[in-house]
Amino acid sequence: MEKHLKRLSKTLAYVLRHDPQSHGLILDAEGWVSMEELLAALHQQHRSWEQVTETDIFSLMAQSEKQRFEVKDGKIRAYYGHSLPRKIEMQAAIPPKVLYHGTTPEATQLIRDQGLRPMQRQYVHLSADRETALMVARRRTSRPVILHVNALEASEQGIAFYLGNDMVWLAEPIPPPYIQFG
Ligand code: HQG
Repeated sequence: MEKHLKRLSKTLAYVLRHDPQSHGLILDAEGWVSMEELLAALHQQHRSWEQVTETDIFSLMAQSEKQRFEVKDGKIRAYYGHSLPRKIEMQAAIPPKVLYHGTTPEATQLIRDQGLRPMQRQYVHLSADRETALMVARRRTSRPVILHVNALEASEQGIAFYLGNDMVWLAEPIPPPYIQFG
């Protein structure tokens, strides 16, 4: 991806996941903000984004290896990753039998005792396949650990799961009995 689009993607992730207020924006309950307001805020607050257009946003979405943003009816939101204090309402869904979580050997020790926790984010993030989980883990370690989560069973026992994008699922904290450490 072109360098300036990569930078734009990082700015959008920051604004839409972590700090809309920094740009005078308020997300609705499902994390949406109007594209027009977002562009106006970028134009106003960043010299380098004075000229940024909706087309740039579509280009970065098309060129990205990950689906991070959703655009619908003139609005945009982040599919996942939120850390805002007010929890974004995601769409609840029944997960597949198994989901995956890619992590580090160090975190695995703690997850054995505590289960999967959302840490700095609003939800636990899970991957639809091993390959994606491996990519997630490699952000942090050269010794990736892939955990298997018995997602359907956890969901049947009352733990809520939500749709992120096609490859990323979100969930409430997952206790150790639903996790296979391999
Ligand atoms: C770990 C990226 C200690 C957890 C990725 C992870 C993903 C625990 C870290 C998305 C723990 C949190 C999310 C416990 C979990 N004790 N550590 N009890 N429970 N952890 O970044 O899943 O590029 O919040 O294993 O690709 O790594 O930003 O979550 O290592 O899709 O679009 O605590 O972010 O996408 O880290 O990644 P994160 P994640 P983007």
